Amino acid sequence: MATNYPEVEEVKARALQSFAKEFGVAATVCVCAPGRVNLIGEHTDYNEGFVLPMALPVVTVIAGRPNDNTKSCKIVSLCEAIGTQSTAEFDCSSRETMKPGEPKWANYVKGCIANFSKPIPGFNAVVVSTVPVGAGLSSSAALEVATYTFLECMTGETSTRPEDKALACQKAEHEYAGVPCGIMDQLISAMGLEGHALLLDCRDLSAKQIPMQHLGDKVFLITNSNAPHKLSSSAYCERRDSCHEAANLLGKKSLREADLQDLDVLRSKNASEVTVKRARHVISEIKRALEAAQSLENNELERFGRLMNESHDSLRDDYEVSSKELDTLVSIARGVDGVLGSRLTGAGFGGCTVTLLKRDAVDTVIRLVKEK
Ligand code: NG1
Repeated sequence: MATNYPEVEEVKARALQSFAKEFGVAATVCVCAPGRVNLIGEHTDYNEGFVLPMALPVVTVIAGRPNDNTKSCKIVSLCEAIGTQSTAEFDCSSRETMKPGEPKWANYVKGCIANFSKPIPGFNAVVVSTVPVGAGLSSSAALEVATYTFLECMTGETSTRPEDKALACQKAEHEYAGVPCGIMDQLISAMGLEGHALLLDCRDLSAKQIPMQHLGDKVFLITNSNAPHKLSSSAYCERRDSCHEAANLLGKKSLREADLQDLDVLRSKNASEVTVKRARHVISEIKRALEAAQSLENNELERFGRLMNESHDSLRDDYEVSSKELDTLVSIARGVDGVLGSRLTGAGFGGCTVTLLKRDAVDTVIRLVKEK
């Protein structure tokens, strides 16, 4: 299906062209899935909380067709974001023949094939992506959802609910990339709509599209620190474990069910101050995400900006996932007239910031970031 974004259509055209050049025939399937920016609700997805991401017109496109061989796949990745070309060839007939290995990007593809609802024929494909890798904009989920959609189109199996598709892709990431991520990235990549943010309840996977046409003279600016975030690093897992420990101590299924008074209960149960801080971030961030969604719906953008600022401060001080680069970008942005709020986005430890600001303040922020 065509999008309203010429830059996306251009990536599709390039993928189709590259496929024809590489394989000497025309592709019969061409699909795309978006990267995303999370506006607020950080490190809440694996605590069954709320998140408020928005899909972006940076995308992963897969063009391809079944081949004559029932078992083998040949996939060429032209990842412009990191400027490399690489090819993966493997037998796709069973999990045994699709063990994770090199190249690493192909593990996401293998994981999706392994978790697809039915066996698939061998195929050839080209992958082109404009989602920056390691920037916290969900390049991995875009590849997973694009792969799953490609398999659906190739097999005619298009009845999967977006929630189930997202769960299959998340499982692929857990099993094949070893990243114990939450469900946000795959859900927004599967459900994102142009011109909308998506309020997701990560407990029951229900979703509400929030139109953003009323932003008027305000825009979201994404700034890449270019310091790659290292997700499989132990820091993400440690945070996740602390949250589960806090929920266990409280006798609750997840921190979604906790409130700020529970922090005293945690102290009375001898939880470490670090665990209390982690829980404070998650409990307050879940509330902020809900409040932010409401303020976006009501066009209360000053309030939305304040919540973004509070979110960053909590991620920096209580969750301790910010970095010097991210704090610097946020403080430069916040110092500019016309900026309503600025925060790190994604897991942290590098990656991007997102800023809500008046359109006419964008140039000043970009100039100051370059200068400083
Ligand atoms: P990023 O860093 O944007 O890929 C990660 C997790 C999300 C979520 C956020 C923090 C992966 C692939 N995704 O996102 O599920 O937990 O951190 O809100 O690990």
